[in-house]
This record gives sequence, C-alpha cells and structure tokens, in this order.
Amino acid sequence: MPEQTVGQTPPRVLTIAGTDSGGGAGVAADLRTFAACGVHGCVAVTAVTVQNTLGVSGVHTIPPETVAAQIETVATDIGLDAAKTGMLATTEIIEAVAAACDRTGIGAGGRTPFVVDPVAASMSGDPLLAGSALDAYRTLMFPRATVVTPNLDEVRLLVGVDVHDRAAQYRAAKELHGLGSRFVLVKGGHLAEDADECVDLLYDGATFTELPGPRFETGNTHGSGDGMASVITSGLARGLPVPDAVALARRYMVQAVRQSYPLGAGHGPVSPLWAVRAWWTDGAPAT
Ligand code: PXL
Repeated sequence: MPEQTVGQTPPRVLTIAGTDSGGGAGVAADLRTFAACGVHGCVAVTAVTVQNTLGVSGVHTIPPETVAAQIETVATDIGLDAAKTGMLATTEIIEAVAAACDRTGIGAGGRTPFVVDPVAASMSGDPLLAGSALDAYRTLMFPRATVVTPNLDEVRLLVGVDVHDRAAQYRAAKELHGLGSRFVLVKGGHLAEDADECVDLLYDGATFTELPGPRFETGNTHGSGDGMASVITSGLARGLPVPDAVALARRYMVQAVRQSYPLGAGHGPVSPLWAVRAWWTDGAPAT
C-alpha cells in the first residue's frame, strides 16, 4: 500500500447506510471502521432506526431524493475512492442510489469501486429491508457492485439457496455471481457445519477462494458485517485488488470480534477500533 504522509488527504470513502441509535451497527460501525483503517469516511444516511441491543422498535426512512443528494454532493466536491452500501430499506431508495451512483461514477462502468452489503435484517431478526425491495437489489445493486457481501440469511432471501454445507455455499456463490457483481463473498458465519471455524467463500466467476478463520462463542457480534464491508471498502480505496482487500478485512474483523464486548441486555458490538486500543490502555504517546 502507498505511504501516506502527515497532512496528505487520506483515501476518501462513502457509506450509504442507516443509523443505529445503540451505536453498534450501521453508520456508526462504518465510521469507526473507516477511522481505524485511516480513510476519510463520508455518509449518505438512508434511514434512522430506533434501536438498542434488544432490537429495532422503529424505522424512519429518509426521502430518496435526499439520499441521492447526499451522494452527489460529496462525490462532486470531496471525491470518492470507494463506496459501500448498508441498510437501503426500500425499493425507492435503492432506485435513487442506483441513479446517483451512475451520475457520479460509482460502481460498474464508473471509476469508483462499490461494495454492496445487502443488509436485510438486524441480529435480533427485525427487518431492515422491505420484502418487496429484494428484486431491486438483484437488478439494480448487484450489477453495479465490485463485490457483494451477503450472510447466509441474505443468501436465502436473494437466491433461495439454503446453505447448510460447503457444497451449498459454493452453489450459492455461483447463483449470486449470476446476478452481475464482479466478486461475491458468501460469509459463512452462520454455517452450522463448521463447528470450530468460520469459512468465508470468495468467487469471481472463475476461481473460488476459501477464507477460514476462528469461530468465537459470543453473542456480541453486532456490526460485524458492516465492519467487514467497511474494511473491504477501505482496502479498495487504497488500491488493493479485491482478494487482498477481502483477506485484510477477514484478518481485521477476527480481532474486532475477539475484542467485542457486552452492552445492554442484548447483543453487544464488535470493536473495530481494537487497533487504537493502545491509546487509552497504555496512555497516549507523548506529542
Ligand atoms: O448490521 C446490519 C445493520 C446495518 N445497518 C443498520 C442496522 C444493522 C443491524 O442491526 O441496524 C442501521
């Protein structure tokens, strides 16, 4: 990766996502991860969720034209080296995002790499996407994506494959690739077959790459998918090829899950800021 000197503009990235009032997922998770990865994070908010660690009790969506305007105003002034999506909530917002991406060169056909994390539900099972919006994901987001990062629940919703073993994980990757993204990452976190490890599968239409990692016995994994997609986005913004950005994200998020913590009475968050822990545990370095 190129060196970055003090005072130099860092790589610039954008998250198009929802907020979580509990601070564990969505925009908060993305910005924490971007900060830890040394990139400048911009934000296009799609929805405000009323949420704590026990669940989501309300969703207020942002008008689609305001979502599009946020994307365009930062792309035209600040410029973007990569972008990602999180919660997109409705068909109308997905349509507005697709149009704004086309106008600003984000995704397929444009210069800016585009990570699509097809967020459909919270950890507590509350819906974050209208059921009727799945088709918009398939037809408008996947063909524009550099890489898509579904978990196994999202795989089932998007292509109807129930992944319960490695063979089905491979089959799902092929089906998803058929929807038009350059790369597919089928995350294996929910795969019961793998008792002690967790295997993500990357596919580019020709080559499959298994990415094994440890499995942790913890319910505190809120925000792990957002963090994964955000590290990939940061890596792409730094010019890494997709497989390298994904491998980096895998290693980074293992630490983030290892250092996750309890919060409230429900699911605690992962800790994407583990890398700067030394600042507050050992004392800040002298200036
Ligand atoms: O982790 C997926 C996610 C993304 N965005 C928002 C969320 C969640 C999960 O709860 O609330 C706003």
